[in-house]
Amino acid sequence: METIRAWTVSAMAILAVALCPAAARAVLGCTPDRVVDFSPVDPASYGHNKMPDVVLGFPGESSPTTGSVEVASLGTGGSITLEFTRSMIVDGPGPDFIVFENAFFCTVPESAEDDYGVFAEPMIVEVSQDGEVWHQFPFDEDALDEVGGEGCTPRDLLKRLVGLAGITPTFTGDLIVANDPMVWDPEGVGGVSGWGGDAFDLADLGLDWVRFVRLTDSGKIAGFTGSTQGADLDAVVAVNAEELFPAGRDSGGGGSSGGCMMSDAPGRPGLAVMACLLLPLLAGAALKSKRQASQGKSGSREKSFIVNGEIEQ
Ligand SMILES: [Ca+2]
Ligand SMILES: [Ca+2]
Repeated sequence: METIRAWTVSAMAILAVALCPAAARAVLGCTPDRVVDFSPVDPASYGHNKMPDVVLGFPGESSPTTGSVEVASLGTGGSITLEFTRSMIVDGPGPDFIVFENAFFCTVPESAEDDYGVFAEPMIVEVSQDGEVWHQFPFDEDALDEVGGEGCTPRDLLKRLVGLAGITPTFTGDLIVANDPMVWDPEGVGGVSGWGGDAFDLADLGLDWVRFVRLTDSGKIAGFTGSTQGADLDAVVAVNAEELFPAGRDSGGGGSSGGCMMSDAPGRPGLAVMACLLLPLLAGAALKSKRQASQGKSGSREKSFIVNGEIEQ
């Protein structure tokens, strides 16, 4: 049995390499590599025991009406800074990266005309090339002033909060597709595309590339108080990324590869792209099964996923 499992893992890995187009393989450089700074504010403590891995991979599992629990709570006014060390986010077509907080629908709209609310905890988003000079995505401060309480933020206010993260529901959907909050996606859940999240375009700031993303809770108490107080970061995923030269980046030149996931496949991903993303996960599950068998463990609810190109348990 062990031999069969080992063969299965190897076969899946070979299949993944054989089937994956370059754009899909580049997924390995599409999440941050490290946390540069984590400055939560008391009493937030949720997820801190899982730092930094909990914020470095892809979004955790969730549904349209339940947020991911694979998050770290920032607390009111808390912040976190993430760095891409092996790749950089580049200004490609459309949005270039997506921030996943664990916002969820209080009620899921069935049409663009339906009213709805989102349990949203806004974050201010800044980016940097060197970790010293920061550029903040603009947002409507008057709209942010209207956020507050433990209830749900209504649709009309949500649309005025564009430019902040933690606004759009995030859930385990098809794959990562940058959602436009102003456009109803008939194929998405509640009109939201892909896994949801809040997408940002470097072109809005006139930047060609960045390596750092800083997220700061807005300072408004807009959700539960206590250990999960403040915005809760799930993941940051680049849509357009470029691998760095092995020696690191010191000029305007880029490395290999282009889009992270969707830039070469606008709209819904093709089967090859889906296979690329699923095969490593299946290989990870098989590897996990093999490890559990060898360790005499079973029934663990721990999740296998790809973090920075490596299968994590
Ligand atoms: Ca762009
Ligand atoms: Ca929270």
